[in-house]
Amino acid sequence: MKKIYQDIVLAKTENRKLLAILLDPDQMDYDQLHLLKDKIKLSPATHILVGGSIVVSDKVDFLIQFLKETLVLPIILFPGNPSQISKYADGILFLSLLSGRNPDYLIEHQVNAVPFLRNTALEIIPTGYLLIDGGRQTAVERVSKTKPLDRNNTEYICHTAKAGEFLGKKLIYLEAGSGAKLSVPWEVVKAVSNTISIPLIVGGGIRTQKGIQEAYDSGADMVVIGTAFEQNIDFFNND
Ligand code: 1GP
Repeated sequence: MKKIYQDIVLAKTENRKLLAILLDPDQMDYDQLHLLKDKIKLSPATHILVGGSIVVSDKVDFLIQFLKETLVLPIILFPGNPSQISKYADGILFLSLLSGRNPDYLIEHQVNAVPFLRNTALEIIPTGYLLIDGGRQTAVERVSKTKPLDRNNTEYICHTAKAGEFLGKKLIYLEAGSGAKLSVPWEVVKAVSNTISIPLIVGGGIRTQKGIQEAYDSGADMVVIGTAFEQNIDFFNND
């Protein structure tokens, strides 16, 4: 029970860094799933996240079932809204967009997700989600209709992350947005990591191995890679 979260906490304690590959069901080439699975197996990924700000594909269940059959990694939902919930995953980042002031993404979607979640065995991981300005408007900003936090206002970002911890969130996710021009500044990652005591996820705009390492060195416990792997399936083999 609560195995995914316990493992994340244990990894933090042991300073064992985690890597999640984000798969967006709308961006997948479903004819190439076996190749994708092979590449994931060859990668250093420790977790798979499935989701996106807008997912219109009806293949979420199919994709997750395929991944479950062929991979041993935990599959965690990263949903933009309740329609993306699949009972076949292992867990769900139960996100609350703490950087924004849109009640739909603070509580409304979460309430609407309950009827689905009650009929699943998904491990629910309360996650404070902070969108940080990544140099261009991203899908999260468009869909959630919220402004990202000023990337230079480290103090306010730290206060927001700490408020998430005080509210009982189990993880903080610092997000520059998928395909961001700029990742979350390393000083911000460092400052947040020093402010909170719960595990820290960092993603958005990280496209190089060096970037992944810098995020770890700054205090990220888990790094999320979406676009870089989506655009180059050999990203982890030859960067
Ligand atoms: C998006 O943080 C993830 O939610 C990953 O971002 O697609 O830019 O890697 P990228």
